[in-house]
This record gives sequence, structure tokens and C-alpha cells, in this order.
Amino acid sequence: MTTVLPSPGIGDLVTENTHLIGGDWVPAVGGETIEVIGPATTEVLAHVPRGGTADVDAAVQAASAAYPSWRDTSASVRAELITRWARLIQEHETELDQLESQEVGRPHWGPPPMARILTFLAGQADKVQGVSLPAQSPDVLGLTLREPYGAVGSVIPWNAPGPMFANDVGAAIAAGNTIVIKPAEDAPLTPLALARLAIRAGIPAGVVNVVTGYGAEAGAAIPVHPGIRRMSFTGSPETGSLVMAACARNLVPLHLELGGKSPQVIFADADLEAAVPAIAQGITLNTGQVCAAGSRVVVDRSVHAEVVRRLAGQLRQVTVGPWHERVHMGPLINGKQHSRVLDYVRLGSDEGAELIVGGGVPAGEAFERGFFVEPTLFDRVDPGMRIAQEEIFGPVLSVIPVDSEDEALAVANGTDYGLVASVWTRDVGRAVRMAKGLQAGQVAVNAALGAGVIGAPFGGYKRSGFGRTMGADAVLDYTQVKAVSLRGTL
Ligand code: TXE
Repeated sequence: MTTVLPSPGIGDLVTENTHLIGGDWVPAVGGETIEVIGPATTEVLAHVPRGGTADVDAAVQAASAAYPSWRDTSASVRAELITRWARLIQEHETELDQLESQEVGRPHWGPPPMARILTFLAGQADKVQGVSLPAQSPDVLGLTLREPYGAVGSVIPWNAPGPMFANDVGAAIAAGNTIVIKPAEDAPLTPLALARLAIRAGIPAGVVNVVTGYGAEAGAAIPVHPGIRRMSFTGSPETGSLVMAACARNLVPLHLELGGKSPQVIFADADLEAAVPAIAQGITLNTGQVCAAGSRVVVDRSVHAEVVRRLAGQLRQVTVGPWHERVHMGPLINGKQHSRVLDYVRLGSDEGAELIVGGGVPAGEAFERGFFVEPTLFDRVDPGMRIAQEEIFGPVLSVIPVDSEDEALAVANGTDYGLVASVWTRDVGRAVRMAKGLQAGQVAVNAALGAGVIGAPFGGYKRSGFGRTMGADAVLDYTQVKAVSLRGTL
């Protein structure tokens, strides 16, 4: 394992101290900046503007001014521009991968998915359709139009800044909206680089605006701005509830993508050779900082000991370290998340769960700086424990033994969250019952969560949020329906 972080720099897609408003790369109105820290080394990677209310106001004005012409641009031209953007991203994929690796701290994991996401969304732009409606009289034509909202707002988190940016911006502008988006203060560089490529692709000035800054400043200014017609937020339930309250002021429609406590249910007849590596990967990917992370293993008691033995073996093999191809798992994003995850690990032991693997900071000089934690496995977790109920957002896996299918379903559904779930069984009848019974926006059967399905809508049940990203539904979510009745003279 290499423990030296390569220093590729931030590349030339990002110009320090500027964000994008109306096609111009400008500093914050207040002139202040924020340091972006690499979580593997705690070194400053770059500075970005500390935007606030005035910057958001300028961005919303630019988005509102650009809206009529973008709305009226033919859907196939919008699709072509977004496709060109996707191609440019592909041409710069190594640079983008390095940039995101550095600011999030994750290891290199192959070409980033932004080009694929945008190619899919571009293909939806000219498939936004209304319907024709029966009319009471022969001289009346009834139909629906699906129209964009106007200037929309978005706040995204730091765990996957590139894909989050592509998902939200791509869907919004494919549908004909213009957007003001605030990336997380911890990871704004990949979004700024993607925005630069959007401009290079020929997407007109003002269609995509990026305001960097802190959540309580730039973030909070977006949903309350009277020019914002629709809002999208991805992040914690606590902040989601603040954004929802802010949207209530101007009655702005909202799409919320919050966290998860996703169950992975293993029955006695499961293929453990397939299930266990997928589950280990599901909790160590991006150091567990994935809203869909499968953080609870709900396992039939008859195979429980074997599953724990195998999971422990898998997690012990996970190599932890700074950015490098051969490292499986990088650091957590910042000091706050580091303390949060280590506090949850202590809490798990205090609550009486059995610590099987990990539980601390890896030993060695390479880990003295940076926000590293070990992959951690708790066994004999009671479903009521806080470590089984609350999103930890780190590589901490809880195993909960159960005695029946009914109990497995009750435990799997027994949290406030409902983002994704997986089931491992060879019994088709049981697979069908579980797929229907699980309260989650996505269910995978005998497959890793998501399982590489293209165009699957993604979003939550219960307190994991509402609205969908990623599929064709994401573009439709960025439209509103108008019913038109047209009377002609006979
Ligand atoms: O999230 P916040 P944090 C969960 C995860 C994590 C916890 C805390 O459990 O441990 O949240 O992370 C912006 N108005 N998720 O504190 O605060 C902020 O600048 C408007 C799950 O980083 O939700 C950032 O851009 N915006 C999640 C974004 O909100 C505000 C991903 C997310 O930050 C704001 C991230 C405000 N008042 C964390 N305050 C997922 N679902 O994937 C902050 N922000």
C-alpha cells in the first residue's frame, strides 16, 4: 500500500477565488474566500469565494434573465448542448477524477460517471411529453403541456460532488430550467470544473450559475430568494428541514434527498459468496459516506455466525490510505465527520453491541494527519440501538440477527429512513414478497445496491426524502403540468 499522496494540483479547470454568475467567473461580492482542505492530508487545496446573499441575488437575476431564451430553445438543441458537455467531461475524465479524489479524499475508482449521467439526461430532453385529453364537445381540443419552472435552486453535499452536480444540473436544464447551485464548502472544486466545461460546451451564460460558500450563508439565501421557482436539496435531515421551512415562506416546491440506514437482508438460502463481498463493498465505498450505504445487515440466525466470520475477513482486508489506485478506502471528509463517526463507534460499544473489527483510527505515521477511520463491524446489534437507527455516514456496519422472514421485514423497515434495501435469497417467492414489502425507493435482489441499472429513479420513502433523481422521472420532476383546452369554430 502506498501512503504518499500524489500532488496533481487542482488542474486548470478551476480558477481560484471565482465562482460562476451569468457566464462570468467572479469573486464573492464581499471579497472573502474559503479554504478547501484535502481530507487525506489536511492541506489547503484551493480557495473559493465565500458567497452570500448578494452573490445569490446576482446569480438568481442571471438565471431569471437567461430563462426565457433557454426555455424556448428547441429541446433537441438543449439535448445536443448537454451531450457536448458530456463529451468534454469524458475528454477531461482523468483530471476530474483526480480533482474529486483530492477534495473528497476517496481513492481513484475509475472514470467518473458524470458523462454517462449527462448523456442519459440529454436523451430525456426531447422526450418530455404531455397527453391529449377527451373533451365534452367536438370543437374542443384538450391537452397537457409539461413546462419548466424557471430559475431553480439547488444545494448539494460533499460526498459525491461531481455526480450530484451532474444529476441536478443535467435534469434541471434538460427540462428547460436555468439553475443556481451551491456546492458544499468542503467539495466545491469538481462542481466548478464541471461548470467551466458546461460553458465551453456552449451552454449559454446564465443557464448554469454556481455560487460557492457556507450553508448558513449562500445555501440559506437560495430557497428564500423570491426569484427561485423550485428547490432541490441533498444532505442531512436536519438541514433538509431548515430548507423546507425556508421554502414554505414563498411556497416554493421542493425535492429532498436525505440520508438512509439501508438494510441488507440475508436469508439462510442466500449465496454468501456473492452477498458478503457486495455488502463489505457497500459500506466501505467512499468510506461509508454514501446516502445509500448498506449500514445494517439483517441476517437469519442460522447463517449469522458464518456471515459475521466472512464479513470480518472481508473488512480486515480493506486497505486504508490517501489517494492511490491500490487503496480501497480513503479518509472521512473533515474533522467534524471524523469525530461524529468515532463517537458513534464508542456509542455502539456503550450500547452493548459486540465490536468485531476496527473501531478506531488506523495506526501509523500516514494516519497522523487526515481524517482516517478503520472499517468497523458490530455484531449482536439490537434494532433499537442508536447505531442501528441513526445515519453514521462512515464505514460502520451493524449486524442484526433475526429468526423469521416477518421479523426480517419488520427490522428492515424499522427505521425512519427508506432510501434503498437489498435482499439475498434463492427463493423467488420470498424475493417477491420482500421487494414489495420493503419500504425503500430502490430494492436490489441478489445484487449490490443500484446494481448498475441505467435510468433507475433514485430517492426516498419516509424521512429519506421525496422526489426522484437519476431516471426519466428526474427530468419530469423539473417540469410542471399545464392543462390546455382549445375551442375552435366548427
Ligand atoms: O450536512 P448538511 P453535513 C448527512 C450525513 C452526515 C450529516 C451531516 O449523515 O453525517 O448529514 O453532514 C448546505 N441552508 N448527509 O453537516 O449540513 C451545506 O453547505 C441551505 C447525508 O455536511 O446537510 C452543504 O452544501 N443549505 C447526505 C449541504 O447543505 C445549507 C450527504 C449539506 O450539508 C444550510 C451529506 C442551510 N441552513 C450529509 N446548512 C446524503 N443524503 O447523501 C448547510 N447547508
